[in-house]
Amino acid sequence: MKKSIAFLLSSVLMVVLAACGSSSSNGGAADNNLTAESEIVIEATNFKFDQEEYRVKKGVPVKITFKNVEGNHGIIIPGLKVDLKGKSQSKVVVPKETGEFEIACSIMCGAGHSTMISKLIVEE
Ligand SMILES: [Cu+2]
Repeated sequence: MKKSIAFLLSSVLMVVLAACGSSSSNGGAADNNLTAESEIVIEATNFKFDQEEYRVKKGVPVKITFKNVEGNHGIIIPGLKVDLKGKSQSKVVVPKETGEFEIACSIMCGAGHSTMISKLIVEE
């Protein structure tokens, strides 16, 4: 019984990792040669991000900075091809569509991992 659960979990993890791998290629939504006109900072602790929502403007280059304040975490925002981790890392993106994008922890950090979800809201 225990073995099959472990197998199931590892297959789920493989699928998640595969999805992350394919979303990290640059598909036009992100470009690191851009000059940011605004910035948001997302700070991670055990086990949450410092805000439930982060707001940015559509079409405005925004520098997304991720910081590990406590523990070891990462962020993925699949909708914007953002994948940051480490002590402090940032990326400039230009959100092309309005809407809500999920920010999730990308590192299996412990018991509270699955609750580490915030929203990036792109406004007109
Ligand atoms: Cu995590």
